[in-house]
Amino acid sequence: MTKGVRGDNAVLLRRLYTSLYRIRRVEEEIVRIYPTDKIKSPSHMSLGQESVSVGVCEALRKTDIVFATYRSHAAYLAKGGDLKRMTAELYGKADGAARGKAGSMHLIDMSTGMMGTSAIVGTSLPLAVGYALAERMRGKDTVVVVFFGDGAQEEGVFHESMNFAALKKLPVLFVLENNTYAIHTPLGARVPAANFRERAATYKMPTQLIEDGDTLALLEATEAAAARMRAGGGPEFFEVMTMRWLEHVGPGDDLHLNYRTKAELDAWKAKDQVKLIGAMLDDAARGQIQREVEEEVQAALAFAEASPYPADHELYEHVYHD
Ligand SMILES: Cc1ncc(C[n+]2csc(CCOP(=O)(O)OP(=O)(O)O)c2C)c(N)n1
Ligand SMILES: [Mg+2]
Repeated sequence: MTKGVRGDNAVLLRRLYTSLYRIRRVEEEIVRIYPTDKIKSPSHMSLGQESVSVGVCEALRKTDIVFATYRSHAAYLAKGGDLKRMTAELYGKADGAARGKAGSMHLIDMSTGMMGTSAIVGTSLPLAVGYALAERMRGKDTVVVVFFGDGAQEEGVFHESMNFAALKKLPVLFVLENNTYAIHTPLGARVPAANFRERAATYKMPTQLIEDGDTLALLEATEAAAARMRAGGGPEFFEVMTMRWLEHVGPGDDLHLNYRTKAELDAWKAKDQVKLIGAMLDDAARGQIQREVEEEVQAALAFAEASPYPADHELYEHVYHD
């Protein structure tokens, strides 16, 4: 844990732990329920990676904008996305964030600046850049964050997006969630050199490496970057080292596939940010947060259960923009 950044600020720590623990518990429940087939959507878990979204989003304003990937639950919840509408969406129900049509991979809550997630690798990058340009043209000082995986840097649009954002000095924070795997393929089998920050630097944007998904380091780095971007400083690039604990998609472990080792995974679990931040609180504060989160999570699941499925005619609605 770096620097103990405002580590004595109990209010901040409670906020961070609430956000981290809430995402953790929601996903643990998704993992538990998934095999019953009540959850209709393929779901990519963020378990182990929660801190990337939380550290960044806690430094943002509600009016700031986030785009993310199909591994979307953490970013959606960290940015303030409605939990009940998320659970209902995963259940394919009419009260879902996209009325049950989109599922886990396409979560959206425009009321809180969660502008959408996408199943197609790399596609959130140009959307974020375009949105930042639009906000600039509207005269706003909105910061736009785009989360993407290490697989997205293999898409050409990664470079196009960074180039255009840098050229126009757009306030886009590029956040690479580097868990070192794209499905089952490690970085070493995909790139001659995993020099992502060097690539970003060729577009003349400042870059930072955040090790261990460090929540507090991310919070501090994002606050500083957001201030620079609002002042017209142009895009910035974070590479955050992290690790997903479960299989690429779905609720299971995948060690039997042998593309990564138990030792590697155990090393990441030993530096779990949810536990680390929780340990900075006293037992009473941590216990209270856990009880409140539990109540909220169970209420959200009950909401999803009780919500009706969409009516048949909805199949043809909201398909095209009228
Ligand atoms: C353009 C495109 N190519 C391939 C896929 C299939 N695909 C889905 S996820 C994925 C791996 C992406 O890995 P990464 O960007 O590192 O994200 P992570 O799953 O590790 O969070 C691939 C290749 C896709 N969805 N879109
Ligand atoms: Mg990856």
